[in-house]
Amino acid sequence: MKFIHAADLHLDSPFRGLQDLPASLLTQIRESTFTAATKVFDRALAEQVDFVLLAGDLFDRAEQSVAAQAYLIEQFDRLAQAKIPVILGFGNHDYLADQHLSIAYPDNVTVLGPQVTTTTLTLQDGTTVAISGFSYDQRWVDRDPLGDFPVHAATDWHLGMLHGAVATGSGDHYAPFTVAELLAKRYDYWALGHIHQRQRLNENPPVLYAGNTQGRDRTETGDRGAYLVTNQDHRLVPEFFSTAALVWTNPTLALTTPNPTLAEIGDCLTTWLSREPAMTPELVVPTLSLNGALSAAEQAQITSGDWLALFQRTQRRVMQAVKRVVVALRWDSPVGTTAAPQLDTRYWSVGADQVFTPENLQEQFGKLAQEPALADWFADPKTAVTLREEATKLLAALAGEEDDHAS
Ligand SMILES: [Mn+2]
Repeated sequence: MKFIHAADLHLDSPFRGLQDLPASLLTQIRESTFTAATKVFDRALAEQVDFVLLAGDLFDRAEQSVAAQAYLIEQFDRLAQAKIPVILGFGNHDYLADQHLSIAYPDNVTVLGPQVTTTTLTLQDGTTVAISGFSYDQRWVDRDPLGDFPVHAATDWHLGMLHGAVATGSGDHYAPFTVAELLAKRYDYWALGHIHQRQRLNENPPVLYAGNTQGRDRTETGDRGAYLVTNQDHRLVPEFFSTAALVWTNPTLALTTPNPTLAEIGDCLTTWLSREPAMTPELVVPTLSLNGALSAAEQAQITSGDWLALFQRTQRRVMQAVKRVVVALRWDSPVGTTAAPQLDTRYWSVGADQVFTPENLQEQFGKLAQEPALADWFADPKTAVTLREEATKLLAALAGEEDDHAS
């Protein structure tokens, strides 16, 4: 037996806040979740696996994009032609909503319902496999679902699929469970989803988060992928394979020269970038540690983004050659202060009048405002007032923080 365990494809993630990059690179970034997912399905076909498990968050949003739906149906068709079944459960990002029900996935696809169900497959060599799991039918599943999972069936193998997080004892919204509960089911493998950093919660039987297939922001660094799992002497052995189309990297670069100039910072960045080319194209968000401060004029160039734009333009050839691009700069301490908070307060009350209305809040918070636990609170006219007060406090706190840094 051989299968693939993937999770958290997050198709059509928007990658906000990167609009200053060259158009071709932006396209590559925006397509990266699709490129990564394609590597999962390519591998399934190349290996002629017996089936594919997708453990939730296939789509980035509950209101899936048409592009993401069309893409997935096309990929499932490829697998259908190769007679490869797909078992999928939806997670907290793409929980079962009306639109899922109207989608006609090909016949090789089994969508797990909101209750724990068990699907049994009989492989070509007669091996029988039971697969148990469920889909989220709302954003949060607060209840531990393990009581609903059956114990190991009378099949050769029994696999569990679960999109969730280990229980912490309070505020658990993602199908909270304990590893002991999983092990008590005596399954041969647990295919987990939800946590984007791949990790192993148990060795034998394997209890694994596959992690996401493509990092979505600077906090999701390093390689991403899925597991190819094979039966080796009656044990299921997972082997990680890489799928990331782009890898996020966050180096810390320290400049020891006292009071460095932007030219020196540029040299430092270029040296770091110009190492041997990256295997997978890298989106670099360096944190710069300076010994001293930049001049006021240079600080302004940093704050406006002008300097980074210029650096990207002059270093484009280097960046293309080594497959690394600096997409943003961060600092281990503030590069300087600006008059922004003072300026902002002039526009604050005008903007707040437009933003903090019950109608706008309903629109901004969308589905969240319709959550049973929150709906009454959002409908209350006092909520807009409360939120405005809280936001004003936050603004004041931020301005205070800026002042602190200036001293
Ligand atoms: Mn996810």
